[in-house]
Amino acid sequence: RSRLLQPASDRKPETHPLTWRLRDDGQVVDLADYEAKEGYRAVRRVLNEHDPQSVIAAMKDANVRGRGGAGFSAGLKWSLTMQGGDMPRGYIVCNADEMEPGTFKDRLLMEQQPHLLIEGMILSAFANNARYGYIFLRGEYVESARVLTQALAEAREAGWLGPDIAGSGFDFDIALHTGAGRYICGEETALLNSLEGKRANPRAKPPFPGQSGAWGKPTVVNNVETLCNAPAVLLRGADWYQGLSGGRTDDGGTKLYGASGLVNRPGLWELPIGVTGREILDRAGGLRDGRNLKAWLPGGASTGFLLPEHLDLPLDFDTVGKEGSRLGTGLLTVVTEDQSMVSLLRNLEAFFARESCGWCTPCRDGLPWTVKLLMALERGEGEAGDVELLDKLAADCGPGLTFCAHAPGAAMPLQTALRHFRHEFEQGVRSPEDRARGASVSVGE
Ligand code: L3W
Repeated sequence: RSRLLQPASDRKPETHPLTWRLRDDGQVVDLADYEAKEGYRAVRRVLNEHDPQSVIAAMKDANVRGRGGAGFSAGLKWSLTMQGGDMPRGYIVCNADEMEPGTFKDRLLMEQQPHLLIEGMILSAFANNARYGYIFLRGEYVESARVLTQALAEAREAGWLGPDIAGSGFDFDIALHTGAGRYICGEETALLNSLEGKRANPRAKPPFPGQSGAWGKPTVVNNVETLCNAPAVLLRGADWYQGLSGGRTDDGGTKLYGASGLVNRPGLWELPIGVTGREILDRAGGLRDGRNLKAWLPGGASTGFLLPEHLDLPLDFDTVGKEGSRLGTGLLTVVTEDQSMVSLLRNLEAFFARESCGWCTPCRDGLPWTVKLLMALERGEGEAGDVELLDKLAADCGPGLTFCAHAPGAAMPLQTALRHFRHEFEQGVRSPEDRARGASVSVGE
């Protein structure tokens, strides 16, 4: 199970909008529990008191930024579907294809508090004039599927989904769609193709999904955690939400941060957005067995390596972006001094190579080549020029050179590792004499 390491007694509705209802025993917050704790109150209020424009304005004012990793303004995204005036109704799609290495935050929300996501989707549907929504769920999340199926039935039975929700005249329903286990399905346009029953190749953007998404209709694609923020924004107001970050950053709200790797207590915490890496590692009980920190990824494999000197920076989207990385999912992966960057990169790039859809040449051919070079360097059998070749292959995967963000995502950890730890890669290159003797050089563990 995903582990939230804050006891219920430390979590309050005013400070922990995402997790205050969660139970310490990890059992599901069912409809009765949810309704007893302000559940669906935001929907009732919005359907009675708001119009779509005021919901969008609240999301914009709160400065809710996309929690899937890219940090695009949720309010701005919600405003795009309506730009065609009386366009045919489109769709709300929840991106629940959580497969970023080291990331397990959306699973916690879905397995333990499914109604918060359903409520967020209803609010998004109202703002975007959508009648149908889909939850595109990672196929391996079997427990999330079971919990969501039950919760959708409960919500339908109680009249929170279906025709004429809460007597408002507004109709909306949600279907659960389980994916077939490919990372690329988390890329929003590949996700839409997969949802339509097509091969999960990314589409060219523009048009963005807000203009032309599922079956060509205006479509909002939001991450699970992003949608889970909407109920509190609409219930307690944009100013309160914006204030949750406590002046650490302009971004609003809280964030599910986490840590994994060789830390004493891997897990998740709901913290004000903009806390530092040091605060997160302290909560994780520090590094195991007195190890020292060498580097860290702030939010999944497709972010860039940061160093110990970055531990006091606020972990918000813009600050991390300025350091040559990105916030990503906000779940830290820790690398200790005794771990080999070459081996780590070989592992990460093997993941990206395997998960490439194969459409664009730098990604399809460049990533397996990258893995081959890293394997040789790891064995101490690299050749002169291999490290420079890694630079070139990573540059060829840069932004704008491929259809989607998969290749740039694969390039970012490699480029930052080469920048900060180049000597480790160079150590795996053998001399012409060693090569002639068929010997490999000795590289660290
Ligand atoms: C309208 C514009 N909409 C951007 C929208 C766009 C999308 C959102 C973000 O990749 C990265 C990827 C993963 N008009 C717009 C616009 N949008 N400009 O904003 O777009 P973008 O292009 O910044 O990013 P992306 O293509 O969505 C996201 C990386 O995040 N990542 C992965 C996370 C994985 C999970 C998971 O497993 N659950 O979260 C972490 O860093 O590799 O590079 O909606 O349409 N002008």
